[in-house]
Amino acid sequence: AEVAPGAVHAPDWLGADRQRELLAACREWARPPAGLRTVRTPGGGTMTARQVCLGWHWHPYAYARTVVDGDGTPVKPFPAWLGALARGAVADTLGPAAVPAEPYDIALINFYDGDARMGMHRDGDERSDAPVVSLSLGDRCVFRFGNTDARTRPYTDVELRSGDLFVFGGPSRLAYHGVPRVHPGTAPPWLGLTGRLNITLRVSGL
Ligand code: MD3
Ligand code: FE
Repeated sequence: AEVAPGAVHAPDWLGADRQRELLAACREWARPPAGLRTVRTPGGGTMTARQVCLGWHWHPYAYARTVVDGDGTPVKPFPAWLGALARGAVADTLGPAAVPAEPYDIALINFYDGDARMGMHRDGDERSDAPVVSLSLGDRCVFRFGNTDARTRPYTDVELRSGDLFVFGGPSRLAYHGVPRVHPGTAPPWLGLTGRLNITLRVSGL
């Protein structure tokens, strides 16, 4: 379903086996060094979703090759199979012509427990306009997709569930978006995950 120009939601795109594989990989990536961390914002706040990065380390509001705001270690590599997954996701939703020439080289993995949220923001730290690929695992959430001008209305609320794919390309690449709430206890029982996990795949252009 196209939620806005360039923003396509593909429910249940990942089958059960691929969800379990991706979760197992995320659990490995979450281990130290360069594992799961709490992100501190310049204003002195903390993000409620904790994060792991692959390929490039995101910290508000730039990319680095080491965990500059954490344990200082080199960021874990971005595996080739995640790049293949990202290109397949773009081809399936926006069509083969929308697959970027540059390689996907960043994964940002956000872990949400029961009361984690993500405020309305734009993703502007990549130097590429390649589509962002988002994969959800675990609890259902309300994903709020806004507009390119302000973090306020108009916006569209979409429920994201385990296995869902969302691709943000074209004019939607710079739209405001956020996660106003997660629904605890709604993960599929066969997955074995408490909470929600979101993996975004990106092109750094760096
Ligand atoms: C629209 N993550 O990592 S996924 C983020 O569920 C982020 O963790 C949320 O916002 C999450 O930056 C929302 C959907 C998403 C991700 C990246 C986008 C929507 C996007 C980039 C550009 C436009
Ligand atoms: Fe974002």
